[in-house]
Amino acid sequence: METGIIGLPLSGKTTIFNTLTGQDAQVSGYTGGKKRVNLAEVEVPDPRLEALNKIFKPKKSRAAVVLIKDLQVDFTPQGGLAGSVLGELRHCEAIIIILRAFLDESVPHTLEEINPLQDLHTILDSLVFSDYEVAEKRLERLIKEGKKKSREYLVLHKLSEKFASGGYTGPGFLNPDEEKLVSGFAFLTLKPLIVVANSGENPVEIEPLEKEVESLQLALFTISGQLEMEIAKLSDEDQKDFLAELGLEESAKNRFLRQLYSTLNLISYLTASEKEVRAWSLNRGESALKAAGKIHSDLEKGFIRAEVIYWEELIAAGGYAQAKKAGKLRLEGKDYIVKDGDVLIILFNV
Ligand SMILES: Nc1nc2c(ncn2[C@@H]2O[C@H](COP(=O)(O)OP(=O)(O)OP(=O)(O)O)[C@@H](O)[C@H]2O)c(=O)[nH]1
Ligand SMILES: [Mg+2]
Repeated sequence: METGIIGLPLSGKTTIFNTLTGQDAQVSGYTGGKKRVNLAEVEVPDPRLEALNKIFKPKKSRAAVVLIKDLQVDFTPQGGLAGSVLGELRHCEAIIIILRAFLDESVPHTLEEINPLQDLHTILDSLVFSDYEVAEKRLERLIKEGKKKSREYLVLHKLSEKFASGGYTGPGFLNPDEEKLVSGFAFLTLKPLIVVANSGENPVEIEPLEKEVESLQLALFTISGQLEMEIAKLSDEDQKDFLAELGLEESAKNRFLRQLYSTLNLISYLTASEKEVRAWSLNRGESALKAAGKIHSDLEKGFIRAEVIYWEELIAAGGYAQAKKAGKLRLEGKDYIVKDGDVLIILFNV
């Protein structure tokens, strides 16, 4: 579950990375020195864990995590993303695009003018450009092999035409079957994208950006990078006080992680015992068998069935034994579609 952060130079990528991860990676002031890739595992806030911890008093409690990568972004002279970045992005499951939307004379911008909408198109164009190259290469190959009638050719051709007209496809351009057919190419423009306007204390007008993002059916998140980074460095207690003072209920980090989770179409299911209470990530619509496999491959191989209870019902009952007595523990087979908040006990045999 890796998510890559990209954006133009000095847009605030590392600042936002620090905000999301609570880390203290070096932000740049155009030092010209070598930049590093920053990587952190971030726990997805989940109040259900706390509730379950009260009942099970486990030795360990673990939240679901997402991996966030602050990439070192270089561009080619033609405006595409440099090969090193593309390689990294291809195995990311989602991409966060940071756009500079703050005014600050002391921070230079490549184009002088601060225009997040224009920057969004610069970035999208470079994603489109690199996907176009990948599609064209494969199409040439298929032509050579006499496979112009294959389904793969047709789908790639459809994509390539869209790319050639300069178009970012947006989600849902391909149907799920078509998407599966070309999934091996890891097209960047088919991945979930989240657009972040780094608005700072002194923001530029972002209404045009909002309109465009909406018409592209993308998610937009506005954040005051520097301020939120400072908040993220505070202790939990101080954060709460500070947010209350600002009239906010939740930190940007938590709001963002929820947004990321839903953009990725993920749900969490839980496992709970005296040993460990833990939240796990699963794609929405996946089965109990898949969920079992995430916990351990043996559980998938030897899957018999799952005992399932919605977390609130387990809390209300006060434990498995009481829930069982009350007939709240359901038996489900391998094809059961796991719901967000389900607590699972996998019965297996290897
Ligand atoms: N005023 C203001 N400055 C900010 C804000 N966010 C980031 N900056 C400043 O902008 C500069 C660049 O921030 P970084 O987070 O290093 O940006 P970056 O995109 O990681 O930069 P590179 O990795 O060098 O491309 C730093 O001097 C930050 O302090 C903000 O919300 N307001
Ligand atoms: Mg940086």
